[in-house]
Amino acid sequence: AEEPKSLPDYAAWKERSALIVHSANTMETQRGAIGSGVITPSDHLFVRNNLPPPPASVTMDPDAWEIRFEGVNNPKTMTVGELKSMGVTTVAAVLQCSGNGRAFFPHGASGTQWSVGAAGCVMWTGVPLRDVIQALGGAVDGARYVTGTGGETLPDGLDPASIMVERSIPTRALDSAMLAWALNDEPLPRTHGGPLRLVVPGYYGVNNVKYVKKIAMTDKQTGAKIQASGYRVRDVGMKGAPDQPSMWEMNVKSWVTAPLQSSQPGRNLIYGVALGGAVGLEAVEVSIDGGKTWKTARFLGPDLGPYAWRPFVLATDLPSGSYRIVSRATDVNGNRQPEGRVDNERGYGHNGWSDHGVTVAVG
Ligand code: MSS
Repeated sequence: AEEPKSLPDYAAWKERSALIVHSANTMETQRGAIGSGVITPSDHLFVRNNLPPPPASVTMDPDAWEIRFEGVNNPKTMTVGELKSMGVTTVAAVLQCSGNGRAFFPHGASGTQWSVGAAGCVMWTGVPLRDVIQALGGAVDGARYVTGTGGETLPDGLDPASIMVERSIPTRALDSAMLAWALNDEPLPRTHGGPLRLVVPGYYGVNNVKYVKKIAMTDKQTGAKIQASGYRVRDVGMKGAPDQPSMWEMNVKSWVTAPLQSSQPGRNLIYGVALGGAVGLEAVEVSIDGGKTWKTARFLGPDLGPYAWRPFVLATDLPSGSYRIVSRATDVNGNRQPEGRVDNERGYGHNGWSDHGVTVAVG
C-alpha cells in the first residue's frame, strides 16, 4: 500500500484528517469532511498550486506587500496598508478548481484526480477592485480584460510565459472582483494567497490569483500559457488554444455529502451542498433511485448571497437495500445540472449529476 502523504510545510496548519493529499501542491477536502455548514473552515479548504508558493516571509508584514496597477489613467504601486484605507467589503464565495470532478471522466483526463473536494465556501474580506480602478482614474480606453499576476519567484532558465500564473478575465468580472487580505476573518494565509489575493466570486479557482503583485487593465488576454492554452475547454485529444472557451464563470452544481457508504434503515437525513456558480440557486432536488424520481430538498442555514453555496438536507425513509443517491441543482436563471458530462480533454467544469452520486448500503 502507498504511504499516506504528509502535508507540505506551507500547509502544515491544515487538518490532515479532513484532506486527501494528492501531492505537495494539491490537497482536496474529504467528501465526508465537507459537513453541513455554510462556511468551510480554513483548515479544511482545498489547496492547489501550479508553482511552489513564495517564501513564508511574504506574510510577515502583510501591509507592506506591494501591488502595481497598470492600464489605468494614473498607474501606481500601492501597499496592502493603503488598500485597507480605500474601502472594504466581505463576501461569501465558493472557491472551486476548474478540474473539480476530473476523476469522473472515463477518458482519464490528465491532471490532479479531484473528486468533489476541490471546492469550499469561504468569507473573503478586501476592497472591491472596481473602487481601486476608479480611484486610479479609471481604466484606459479599450480595456476589455483585468489581468492579474501572481507573486511567485519563477525558476531561472525557463520562459516566464510558460510557467507564470497570470490570468485575464473579462471586465464584467469587476461586478464581483476584489483584492482580499482576509479569509474567514483572519489574515489571509500564504497557503491561500496571502498577503493579497485577487478574488473573483463566481469564477473558477484559477482566476483567483494568489500573492497578486500586479493588476493591469488590458485590451488583450495575457499570452501566459496558463491563459493562452491552459484552462481551455476542448474535445478529448485536442490541444489548448486561445479560441476555445476559458474557465471563467462557474456552472450550477451540487453533490451529496452524507450518507456516503452505509446507513441504518429508517429515517435518514441526506445532506449535500449546492452552488449556482455565478448566480444564485433556485432549488435542489434529491433522488434515492438514481434519478428516476426526485424530491425537493430544503436549504439549510442562511443564504449568504449568490456566490455562496447552500447546504441542503432531505429527510427520507430508507428501508434496507442499496440506494443510488444523486442531487440536482437549478440556478435562478433556470439552468439545471445535466445528467451526463461534457467530455473534454482536461476534465474541466464537470457538473453532471449522475457521476457525482453515491451508492449507499442501508441495513
Ligand atoms: N495563484 C497563484 N499565484 N499561483 C497558483 O498556482 N493556482 C490557481 C489559483 N490561484 C494558483 C493561483 C488554481 S488553479 C486554483 S484552483 C486556486 O488558486 C486554488 O486556490 P487555493 O487557495 O484553494 O489553493 Mo484550479 O482552477
